[in-house]
Amino acid sequence: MEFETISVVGLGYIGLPTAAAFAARRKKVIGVDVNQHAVDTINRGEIHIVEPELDMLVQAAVAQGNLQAFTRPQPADAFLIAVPTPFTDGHKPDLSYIEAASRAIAPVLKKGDLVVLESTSPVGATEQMAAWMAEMRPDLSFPQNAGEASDIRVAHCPERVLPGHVIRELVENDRVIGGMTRRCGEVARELYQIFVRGECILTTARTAEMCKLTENASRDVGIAFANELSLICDRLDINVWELIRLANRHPRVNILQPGPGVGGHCIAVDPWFIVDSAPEEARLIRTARIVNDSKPHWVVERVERAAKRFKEPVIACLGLAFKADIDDLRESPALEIATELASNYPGSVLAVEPNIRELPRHLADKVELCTLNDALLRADVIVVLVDHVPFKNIDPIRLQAKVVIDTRGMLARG
Ligand code: SAJ
Repeated sequence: MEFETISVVGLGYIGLPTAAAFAARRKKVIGVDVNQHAVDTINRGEIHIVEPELDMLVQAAVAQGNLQAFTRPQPADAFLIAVPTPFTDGHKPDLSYIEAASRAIAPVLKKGDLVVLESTSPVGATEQMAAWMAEMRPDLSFPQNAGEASDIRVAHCPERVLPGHVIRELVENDRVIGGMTRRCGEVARELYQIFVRGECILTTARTAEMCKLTENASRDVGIAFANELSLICDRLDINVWELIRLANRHPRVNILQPGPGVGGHCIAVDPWFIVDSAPEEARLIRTARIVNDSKPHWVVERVERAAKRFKEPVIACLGLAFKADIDDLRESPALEIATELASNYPGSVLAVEPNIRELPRHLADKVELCTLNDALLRADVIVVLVDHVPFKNIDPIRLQAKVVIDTRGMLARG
């Protein structure tokens, strides 16, 4: 199978690096996104998100004519769908972006094309995506009614890259490829082998869907254990960071790190897809979500207790992103904590977030975005919420007269 033109639908944190990776292998890549601003930015050779090394890759791809972005789908030999899969209020997966993307590409599909769903999805989503396309294109056959002989190949290949290390992990990580049929999987493997140096392992679409959810749920359960330990240690007056360091000296123990909660669009979301599919069985996975989701409120209570010492406390939140050295505020516990503090202490909350230039609209008139130096000069209470590199070199002398609540154990780890 020759893939001359590859289309990536959804040019966000996963789609754009993937598009750039194909373009770097001299494939003609058509990027598609409904966001006009993203499309215009990419076509200028620039990027609209923060991810190390991505800017250079996109600039080169656009300059060499290998990557072009559009707001509407164009014909291609392979389509990768990398759109968001959020959940609704009741923690139910929302597949509307996948539905919109698959219905949008359906009119440009031709016999022999491959469609790969990359978005993290509940079990059954790939079959559902194929059904949406089949509904739009009765003139073409799809795997669910034509099996190995289908006109269109459909597969699921979940992305597994770690934000902040996307460019390296995209190439090096193994990929799990779930074809709706064996042949669909084989064709999808040929596509990924264009730039993936890790192993591409074939399975069914349903197993691939569950595999991705399992990876993130496993991490969520591990972090919940660490977060629960941090609460227990606080009650028992034990330094949780030292405790974990010591326990991890055991050859078969590897405890993760507590924090202000779990954020990002992946780990805080994906386990709910498992809970939704098997609510009676997924007891531990649900509890882990509840433990991690309750941690930001616990942090707010700690800050409130500390602030009582001051008549008019000034509180500085160090970091708003969901983890270190990125600009992503999605599902960020740090942002949640800052928001709650801002409504409890109007006019007295500062935020230091070196990776963004302006605050999200809901915080703009409630919180003051300032420099680290400013925060260290003005605040009575310092709440470390993200372990961004610039925070690591804070001179302990500057913290002496302040109350420090360090949710990342960054200043206390020693
Ligand atoms: N966190 C802790 N303690 C830890 C590790 C993480 O509190 O010991 C917190 C982080 O601060 C952050 C959240 O968990 O708020 C998630 O961060 P992360 O670095 O663990 O993961 P993500 O969300 O950036 O990326 C994850 C990765 N999945 C796994 O490691 C199993 C990545 O490989 C996936 O591709 C990504 O989700 C995704 O897109 O699903």
